[in-house]
Amino acid sequence: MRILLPLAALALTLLAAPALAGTIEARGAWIRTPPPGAETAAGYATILNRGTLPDRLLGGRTAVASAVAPHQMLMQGGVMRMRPIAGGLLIAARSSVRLEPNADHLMLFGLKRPLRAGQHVRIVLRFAKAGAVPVDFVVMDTPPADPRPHMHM
Ligand SMILES: [Cu+2]
Repeated sequence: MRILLPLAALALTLLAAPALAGTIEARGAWIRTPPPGAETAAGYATILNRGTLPDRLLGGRTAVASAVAPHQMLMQGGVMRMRPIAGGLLIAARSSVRLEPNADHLMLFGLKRPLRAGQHVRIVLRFAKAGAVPVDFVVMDTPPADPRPHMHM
């Protein structure tokens, strides 16, 4: 029995590994259909952090754009402008952040091909702690009906 105990502990560790890797989850991910010829597009999603530590969304990569970065909106001289979020987008422990139009969003730069409504675009999001998280974004003309998450923790 003394030999079996460490093996049991190892088995538990192996079982726990996938759960640890899944602390970050994106729901209702979509990209607004960019106008023809556009070089940029904006992506939105609700990002859940089930972990006990805060994390940061640093950026991402995708085949359809040359760069992906989290952006924020701010008023400047009465005009809404957007700019990169320094240090990445914070997602507090056991919390969620909603990326949506006229608020924080994911900016796609240097579109390599036109995006049309109904297409699926894979973006591998990059987090400071969770690392690479692949997310399926759907190209849509209008926001999805209700992407609000129901969190069970
Ligand atoms: Cu932007």
